Amino acid sequence: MVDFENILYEKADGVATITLNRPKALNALNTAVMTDVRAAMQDAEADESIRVVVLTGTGGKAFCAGADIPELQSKSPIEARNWSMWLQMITREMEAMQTPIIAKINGFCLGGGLEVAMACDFRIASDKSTFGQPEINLGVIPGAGGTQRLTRLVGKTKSLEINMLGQGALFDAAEAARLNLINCVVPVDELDAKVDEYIKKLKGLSAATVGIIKLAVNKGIEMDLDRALYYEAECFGTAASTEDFKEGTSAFLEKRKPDFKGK
Ligand code: DAK
Repeated sequence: MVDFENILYEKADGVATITLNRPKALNALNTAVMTDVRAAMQDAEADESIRVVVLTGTGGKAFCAGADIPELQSKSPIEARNWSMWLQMITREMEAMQTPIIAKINGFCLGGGLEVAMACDFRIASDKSTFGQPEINLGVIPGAGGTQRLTRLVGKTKSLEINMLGQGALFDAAEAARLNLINCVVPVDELDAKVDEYIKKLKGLSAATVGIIKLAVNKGIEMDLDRALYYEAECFGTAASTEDFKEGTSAFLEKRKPDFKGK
């Protein structure tokens, strides 16, 4: 097990849990935190026993209140651009991982925190969560995909409102669910159980095919439809060449539960 200074990292029963651990700063993301998050993601991806990554925040008040404002303020223009590109690279790596990532959102999910959550595959939130891109109130803009992924997820009209009005357009988890920004909202004391439900479902599937679907969606969304459909056909071919495809189809025909191996 790897030890980190700025996150808690646990692996158990096929699940790697990464917990942002700066409760005094509402888990704000600085370089040290994101360096640890990246290393933990890489460790989880390299570990074949890990079927799901859960990303969450400690302290009960925030998933993450955004980029660390003191660090943000200290950047020169070139440093800010480079920092933005580095954070974007990490979110791209998360989207390219075969392992599914669930953001377990338990409180403020703002700015860079929402940007990182949007790079996850599932977002499950408690009803005590608040969402938004308040960067504009600091005279800056989202730098880790907030103007781009949010638009892809909720559409241009709402993305412009959320990004341009900042603090004036924060919204709750029920609204986030209505906007399709999150998968579901549950009372805070049911959050763990709901995340466990998703984990259980994912663990019952082929890890190989789950990873192929993740790439088909994440890569395909950036292509025009003809290319995307061709890419889907290629992904289909890859899925059809797995042992799990043989197992899944055989299990159906033999009227039994499949025993997927992720191969
Ligand atoms: N950074 C650092 N510290 C933060 C923080 C943040 N984002 N948010 C909160 N804190 C700290 C507070 O300063 C306070 O510290 P102390 O004063 O106790 O030392 C502590 O957390 C508790 O916060 P509050 O006392 O303010 O708690 P409240 O319940 O009253 O308010 C709040 C909670 C979440 C509404 C409020 O803290 C707040 O508005 N926070 C700032 C939210 C925000 O503006 N977030 C966006 C940050 S900018 C880029 C990449 C990404 C981005 C930009 C560029 N590139 C790489 C270039 C993204 C930018 C952002 O995310």
